[in-house]
Amino acid sequence: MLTLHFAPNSRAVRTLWLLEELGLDYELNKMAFHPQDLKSDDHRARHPLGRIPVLDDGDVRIFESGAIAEYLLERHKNGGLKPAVDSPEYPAYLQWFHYCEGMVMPPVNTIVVHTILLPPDRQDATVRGQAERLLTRAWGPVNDALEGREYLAGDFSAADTMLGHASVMSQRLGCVPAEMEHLTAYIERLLARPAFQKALALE
Ligand SMILES: N[C@@H](CCC(=O)N[C@@H](CS)C(=O)NCC(=O)O)C(=O)O
Repeated sequence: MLTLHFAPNSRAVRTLWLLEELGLDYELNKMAFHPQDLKSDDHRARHPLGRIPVLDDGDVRIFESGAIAEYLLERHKNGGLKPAVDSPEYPAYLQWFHYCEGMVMPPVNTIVVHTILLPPDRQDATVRGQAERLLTRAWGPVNDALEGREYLAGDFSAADTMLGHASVMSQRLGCVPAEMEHLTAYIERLLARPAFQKALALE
């Protein structure tokens, strides 16, 4: 049995979304996005830094949302959500899958730290402003790539659960300008997917 260790408003939503898209059975260990749960001894035993998502699959325990996605596709792929290695879409799949944690999430983290996590007297508006500009710039190439395309790499794929979820988070943070029309339409398309709606309903 698969068990997803989860908290709302976090990267764990992208894992939940992928599980739903794949139609896999799973149990959810829903925690609060709060140190009381995430930094508890129980959860630190699952992830040394007390982070989410973490997936258990029988004797296997794995963390890092991208690694979990690859693991689910390879071991439980249920017919796809990834272009074939020799398909023309495969390089774009890899690129956008990794662009998520590599380019987009670092400024998202900084913004969240300087708006929500730190007490107001320790928040730095300059640092936050720099991160907001960096994040908005990071979406430019994605907006361009989505011109004339429904999804990032051909059919809907796990790259969309990774970067698509990050695009929704970024829009909530005000870093997806309406002028990025291809990206804005893409976000609306993703939000209409029943599997994503189910994952977001747990937020
Ligand atoms: N690169 C990791 C990042 C994991 C991560 O930082 N998760 C955040 C939630 S979005 C977390 O657990 N934060 C709790 C904390 O920082 O205490 C991944 O993709 O899984």
